[in-house]
Amino acid sequence: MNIPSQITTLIIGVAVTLISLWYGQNHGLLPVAASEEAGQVDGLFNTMMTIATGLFILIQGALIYSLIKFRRRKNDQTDGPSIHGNVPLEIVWTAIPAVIVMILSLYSFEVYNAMGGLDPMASHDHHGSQLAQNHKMSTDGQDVDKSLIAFDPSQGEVALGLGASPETEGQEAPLTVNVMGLQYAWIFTYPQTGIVSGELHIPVDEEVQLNITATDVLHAFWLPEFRIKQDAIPGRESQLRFTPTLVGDYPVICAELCGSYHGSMVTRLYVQTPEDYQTWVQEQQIASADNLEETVAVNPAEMSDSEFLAPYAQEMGIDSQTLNHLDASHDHAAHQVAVSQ
Ligand SMILES: [Cu+2]
Repeated sequence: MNIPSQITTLIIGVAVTLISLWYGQNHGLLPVAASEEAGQVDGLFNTMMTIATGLFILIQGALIYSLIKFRRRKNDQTDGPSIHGNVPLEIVWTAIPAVIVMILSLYSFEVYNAMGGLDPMASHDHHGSQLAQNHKMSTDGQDVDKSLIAFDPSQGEVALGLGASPETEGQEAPLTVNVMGLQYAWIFTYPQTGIVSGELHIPVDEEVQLNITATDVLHAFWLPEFRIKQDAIPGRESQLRFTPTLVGDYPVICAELCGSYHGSMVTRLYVQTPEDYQTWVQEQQIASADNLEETVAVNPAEMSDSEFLAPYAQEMGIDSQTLNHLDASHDHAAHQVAVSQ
């Protein structure tokens, strides 16, 4: 018997479908979903996982079955049957993947649209953006750097990131935070309150708009629990709009290899209850009023390797002599990249 009977085929088909559907929902590969948008991304990911699981079982199953069923028996020196293609089979194994890919592209397009990916910066207040503000400051002198003007659709610039979802199209998000990536830290500026922080604090269940840029080289702003990631590009602004749904603290990760200490470019995102968030805002405002100097973050790009590492040397088991042997090559490299932008 070369072909399994119809009953066997049916049972295998049902079993593979059930296993795939179960595993597609229970793969445990994703961290907690902490934003409204995360559910849609997970739906797409789980669908792809379901299809991939089914294909994996079918292909590996056929492979293992054939290994055993069609193995060479003792003293069998004959050739296998000579097979020259099979047109119906080729049509089937081309058509099925084509349909799967089509469905997945339509589905992912829908998710992207629902997350605001098709029209980022639509409600962008051009003059309120951080690059526009920097630009205004720098135009007091004569050295006007055209590249520092923020997103300008009239110049044919492409908007980057995730904008308002179709439901909130044309509305400003209640909270805006400017995100600056630099070697090797994230700096968050709150234009509405004047807060500058190395951590991102946002209230739960309220849409937030991040305007993201970088000072030196390419970075990528990644929030795994929120299923969003966006490049931070020197001289250009990109946007991420999302609504956090779970109180907690989450990692903010740089997902673009940006230099020697790329791995340490990690901070926290705190999603807080509205009351806790207000308390934090007040604390920050008092702190910055007390001593403006101390709230300004140190720019690691301006430090030598040994200066940057000194506070961590103890933990890493490195003595100060070893530290001093580090040359300043990473500073040169960073500088060159920044200049060539
Ligand atoms: Cu980085």
